[in-house]
Amino acid sequence: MQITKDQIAAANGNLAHHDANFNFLAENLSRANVAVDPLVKALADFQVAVPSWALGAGGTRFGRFSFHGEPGSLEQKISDVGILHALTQTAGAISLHIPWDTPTDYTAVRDLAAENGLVFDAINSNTFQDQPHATHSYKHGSLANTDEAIRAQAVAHNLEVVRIGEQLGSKSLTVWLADGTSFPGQRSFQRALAQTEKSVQEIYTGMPEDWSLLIEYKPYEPNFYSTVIMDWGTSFMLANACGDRAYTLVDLGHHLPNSNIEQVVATLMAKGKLGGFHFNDSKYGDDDLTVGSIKPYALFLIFSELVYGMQNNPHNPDLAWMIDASHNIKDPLEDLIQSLEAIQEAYAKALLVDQEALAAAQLDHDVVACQEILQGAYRTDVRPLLQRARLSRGGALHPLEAYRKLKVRTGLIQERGKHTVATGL
Ligand code: AFD
Ligand code: MN
Ligand code: MN
Repeated sequence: MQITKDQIAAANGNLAHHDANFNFLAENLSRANVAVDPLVKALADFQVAVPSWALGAGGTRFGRFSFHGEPGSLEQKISDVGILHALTQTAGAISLHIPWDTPTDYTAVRDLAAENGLVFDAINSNTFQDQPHATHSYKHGSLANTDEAIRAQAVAHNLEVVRIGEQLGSKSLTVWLADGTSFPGQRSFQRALAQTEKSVQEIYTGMPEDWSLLIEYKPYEPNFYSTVIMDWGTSFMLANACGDRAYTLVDLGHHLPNSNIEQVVATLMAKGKLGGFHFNDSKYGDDDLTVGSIKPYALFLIFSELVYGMQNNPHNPDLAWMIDASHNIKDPLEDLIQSLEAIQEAYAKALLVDQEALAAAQLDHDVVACQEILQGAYRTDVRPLLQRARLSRGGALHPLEAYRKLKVRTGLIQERGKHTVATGL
């Protein structure tokens, strides 16, 4: 199913109300010497990768409630991201997970992605599940396994994922390592870390010169007492042990409650080692909920550090922006439309922070002024900027409204039937 620009224009209807809102905001911002055109361009250029595993309903260890019309193949996942991109104009990439998404026809997959205006972002390996016909099990770990043969199998899988990504145009590999323990004394922390370091170094050495390695961290789950790559510091240490093209990947759901993620972001960018982001929201754990649905101010504070870093840390690479969420209750595509809007909104508000005035207020220890500067930006209704950025690329004025007006989910069910396929996480 494809949505045409004419269908979107028809769904947009009359733009007079939008124009009035946009001009009112532009007038207000011009009084603060803020030009809107660069903001609209920055938003129009800001592209987020959609994870292939988020296009179907997710699940928990207690069950999965499917959603009709879900994609049952890589091709259908690509076309779903194409729908998101047509509506939002900010979902210009897809991130695959191997072996769930191993292509059969690479040419057809590349052509379909191009047809939908999509590129292949970071590609994800999977050594947290056993695969059919695999020689060894990962039950007791993969890259950190005590058995060298099992570590070698896990390294070989990661390099196989790189080879698949090379055929699709990806340029980075994301490693999320589930290895860890569920009981005290189960394993040696030091030996597990040393083995992990050696394994990621082998992966790094086996990657092409123009690839990056993104090392993700997580404090717990699926293991409940310890995870080998438990926090940003461990990831940072492993990235440094690999080399210049290895970085830390920050997943917003991978922090213990009340962690200061914006400080983690600032620290990694200062050291040029923040490689990418997995956006989601959470209340307690790695809940993988809709971005911005619970802590939108926290998301804004993170983006405020990201924007500062993008403007002041030239040694930090361009960031791989990606959503990493799982949808158990909402229509996955509606959830992703909300997530994309929340990311753009936080980015737009962060661009409004007067960094010079903030720096001056900090030097004066004027804490009240610091808060006013941050919250002044946060309280600005930037939606007209997002709308204009989408319209400038032929996107929807209101993507969620258009998605419903065009009855996309109904069309997908008619096309794919009510069957649903358990895919991914
Ligand atoms: C799970 C992990 C991690 C990883 C993702 C895809 O917690 O976030 O990036 O699966 O492998 O969400
Ligand atoms: Mn993640
Ligand atoms: Mn996660």
